[in-house]
This record gives sequence, C-alpha cells and structure tokens, in this order.
Amino acid sequence: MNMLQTWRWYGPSDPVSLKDIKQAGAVGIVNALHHIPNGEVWSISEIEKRKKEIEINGLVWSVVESLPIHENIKTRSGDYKQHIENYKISLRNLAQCGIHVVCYNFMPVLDWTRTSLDYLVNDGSKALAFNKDALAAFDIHILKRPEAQASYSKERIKSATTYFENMSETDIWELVKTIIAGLPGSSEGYPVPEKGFDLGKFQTILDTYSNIGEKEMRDNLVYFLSEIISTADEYSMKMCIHPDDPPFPILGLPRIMSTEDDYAYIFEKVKSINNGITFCTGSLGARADNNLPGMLDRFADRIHFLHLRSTKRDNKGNFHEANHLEGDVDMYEIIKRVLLEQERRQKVGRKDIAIPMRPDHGHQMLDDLKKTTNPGYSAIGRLRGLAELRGLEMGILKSLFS
Ligand code: DNO
Repeated sequence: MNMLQTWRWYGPSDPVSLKDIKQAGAVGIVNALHHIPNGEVWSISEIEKRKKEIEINGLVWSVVESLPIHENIKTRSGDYKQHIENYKISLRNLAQCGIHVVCYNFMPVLDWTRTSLDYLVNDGSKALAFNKDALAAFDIHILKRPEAQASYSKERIKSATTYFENMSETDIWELVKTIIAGLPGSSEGYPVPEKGFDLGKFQTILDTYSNIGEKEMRDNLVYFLSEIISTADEYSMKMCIHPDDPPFPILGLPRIMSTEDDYAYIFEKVKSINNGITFCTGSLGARADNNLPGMLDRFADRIHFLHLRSTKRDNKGNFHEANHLEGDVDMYEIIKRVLLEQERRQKVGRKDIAIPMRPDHGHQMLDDLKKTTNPGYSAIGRLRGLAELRGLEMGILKSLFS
C-alpha cells in the first residue's frame, strides 16, 4: 500500500493553490487555521469552513500542521492551564470534524530556523541553509545576548567574528529578518520594524526562558502531554511531535526533541500510542549522530506523519537542504522501512495503515525563481520532490511485495 501522499497548504493566501496541488498528485492536505491566534480555540465552524474549501477541490484535509502550543504552556507560566483546556477543546472539535492527525512542536520561542533562504545550489536553484558562524555572529555581535560568549567554543567565536566583520548592513538586516521574523508556519513571528532592529523585545522573549533548562523544559512537555493525552485517546487523535529544527540548542534556548533519546524519554513517560512522532528526515538528519533508519525501526508504531526531505551537512556543522533523493538521508532505506511498517500494521489489523507523508520543502527553481514564494514551500521544488519520492516508493513497493 502507498503512503498517504499529502501537501502542505498555507490556506487561502498561499500562492500555491489547491488546484495546483491537485495537479501535483497529492491526495491529502496538510493545513492549519493560521488566522486564529495561537492559544485560541479552533471552533467547529472554522474547521468545517476550511474543510469544505479543501473538499470542493477534490482533496481531503488529512493532517493539522500545526496546532501550535502557546509559549505559556512551554514555560508553564501565566494562564497555561487555560491554554491547555483550549487545546483539548480544539482537539475534540477537530476529531468531531473527522481530522485525526495533529502535528505540533515544542521548540521554545522560534520554530524552525535558518540563516539563509537563498543558498545557491550548483544547478542554479536556491535552497534554505543553516550556517553556524552566521547564527553565532547574530547571537554575539548583533543581538549581543548577555550569555552568548559562554555558549560557544573559542574557535567558533573567532570564526563568527570574522563572519560578522565581512557582513554588509544589508547582510545584517537579511540575517536578522531570516532568524527572528519567523518562517512560514511559525506560530510566533516577531515583526522586524522597518528601521532599526527591535532586538530588545526579542531578548525579553528569550529571557522568559532564563530559568528553564532542559530538565524543566522536558518536565513541561511531559506535563502538557499527560494533560492532553486522555482527550487524544478519547477522540483517537494522533499527536505527532516534530523534532527541533535544527536539532541542537540555539540562542541559549533549551531544545529537547533532537535525538532518539529525547523521543524515547517522552514515549516512556507518556505511553499512549497517540503520543507519536512527526518523523522529519530533514530535521533529524541534520545531526550526523542520529541513526534515521534505526530510529524509524524503533519508533515505527508511533510514526503518524512523515516529512520527507534531505539535508547535506559539511564538516563545520553547517547544512543546506539537498534534493529529496540526495544529501545525507538515505531515502531508499527510509521509504522501505515505512512500507514494511505499513505492511506490519495491516497484518496486525491497525486502522491507520497508510502513513501520511509530505514532500518537505523544495528548492526554489525554474519559474518559481521569479516569484515570491513561501521559503521552502514553492510549488516546483516540492513537485519535483513528490514526483521523485513517489517513483522511489513505487519501485520499492513492487520489489518488496509483488
Ligand atoms: C517547517 C516545518 C515546521 C513544522 C513545525 C511543526 O518547514 O516543518 O515549521 O511545521 O515545527 O509544529
């Protein structure tokens, strides 16, 4: 059986329309109600409205990405209890509308983070990239975070300083926007003022984590999960936590969903199978010490959603997003294992056999190079990704099961 092929759509303002998506060959839509402020309840009427819009285009709303977690839940402060109650109501409402897979993340302050949105690939297309010197240059020399120096090795401080000294005003401006203004889908997104950088405000937000280390952050996640999991169980909601992207701490913030041990910890603490994973090969694959096929095997029954993409790392800790079948991720091994897991699910009589997958990100290429697109979410790069992934899947399916 095929994986359930889906495509992320950012809603009515997405330059890639539902009609385009239909032509790309996806059958499911990954969507969120981005217009509802983080923390407020998603009402049945709003969910139904969006669902209908998707369905009249011959598609199905298969996955929510993301039902965002309010910062007060992550820091367990202020009105976090109310936010958890609201979260449960949104889960129940989604289930009542027939949507049963919910992707979320527990990254503090920033969601996914890159330092460049236009890394030039040797074929002329553009990719998203993460450069450790750029991030450290931002942290030490632009944001001037008080503890920044202590977060890096002497070598890194030196190379980041050289990096900073070679930056123009425009480069600095671009870097600030790229890091703090929020990439598409981020639930927070700090508006960068036209003139001058409002980094004081950004630092104030970082400061809300000054007393929260990894242990506290883990406790807060486990607390949140134990609060919502009975609702998830009651309504058959598959919760799937996305890994940190990139999968290591940045800006002194605790990041706790980066490795196999991180996942094993929360699965041990909250055992329900509905406490699951968004297996994002691009995010997890940015760490050389993550054994992706091994993680897939060990967490197979909790994988409720797949983000398929690859990254190419260099020996300095930097990476850029590679074409879907290239880079450091062994996509053949990944898809083979997913298909074997689906086969296993079928044998044991599980209902959720076809795991939703989406081609994650894609290069900006061909005609899209002339357009304003959501970084990582232009049409043609993802179309290439989906086409390649489907071809690989068909080949593996035929060789395994016919
Ligand atoms: C980026 C995305 C993430 C993801 C969230 C899930 O492309 O994979 O923004 O949607 O982290 O909550």
